[in-house]
Amino acid sequence: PNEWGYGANNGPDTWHEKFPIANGPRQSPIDIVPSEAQYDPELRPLTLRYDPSVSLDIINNGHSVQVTFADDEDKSTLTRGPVTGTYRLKQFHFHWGSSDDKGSEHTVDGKLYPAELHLVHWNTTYPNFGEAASKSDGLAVVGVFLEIGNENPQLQKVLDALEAIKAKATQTTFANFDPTLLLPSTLDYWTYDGSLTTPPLLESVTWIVCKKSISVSPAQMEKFRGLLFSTEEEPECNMVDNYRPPQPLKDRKVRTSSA
Ligand code: BO1
Ligand code: ZN
Repeated sequence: PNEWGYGANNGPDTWHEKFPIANGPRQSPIDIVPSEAQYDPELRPLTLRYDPSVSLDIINNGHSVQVTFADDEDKSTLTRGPVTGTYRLKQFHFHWGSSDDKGSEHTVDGKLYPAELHLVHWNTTYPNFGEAASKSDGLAVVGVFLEIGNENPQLQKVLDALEAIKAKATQTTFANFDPTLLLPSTLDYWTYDGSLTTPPLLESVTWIVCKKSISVSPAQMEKFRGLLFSTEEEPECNMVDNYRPPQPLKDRKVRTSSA
């Protein structure tokens, strides 16, 4: 039983075998073509209110590095933007490349960024993340591109934790982290109806992709690339190129909050 991954034999091109929704009508990521996006004056500004007291731990799950949050109360929430109601933060994680010319999942006019941050929220209309994940309006994920530039001091706390969780299935505590620190200075966005970008690829995500990127230095990118897909028992295999490429847009429109 060969688990899904990003290798030649278990990568994105094979996911449809066990997860046929991989070829469904609203898959993610996509290539965003700004000139085709429809300005929608009904789209409200996004409100992200994050409380550092609910950050719990940082985990190498064998696919990415993920920071998880206590989500039993409305302490860290996404409201407004393209959605109605309240969505609670569950986790954030990253996707990145083996070199700086690739790594993001979404692309903009075909341009790939070296990494992409995903802040994953669930609709509190439903009882928990697991229930929400199968509903068409169950999840809202904020995507933020990382672009090579100056060292980003806000990323350093995450990067410094990585040496403790090099191998798959390792974790360490990550208390009092405020994900607000990772957001770009403005929250103008593109939005469309999509899916999880990894199995089970459920078509339950309102995607909110920030137009403005955050910076990352070349040395900081190397820290992500030092993580491993492999467990402590297995031959070392660096965690790189953990991204799904863009999927067909099909019968969808991308909308934008700013002209
Ligand atoms: S993503 O943001 O579209 N890349 C994405 C992809 C997969 C998940 C979340 C976000 N998966 C789910 C798992 C659940 C897990 C949950 C929260 O993440 O299917 O089992 O509980 O970490
Ligand atoms: Zn993701």
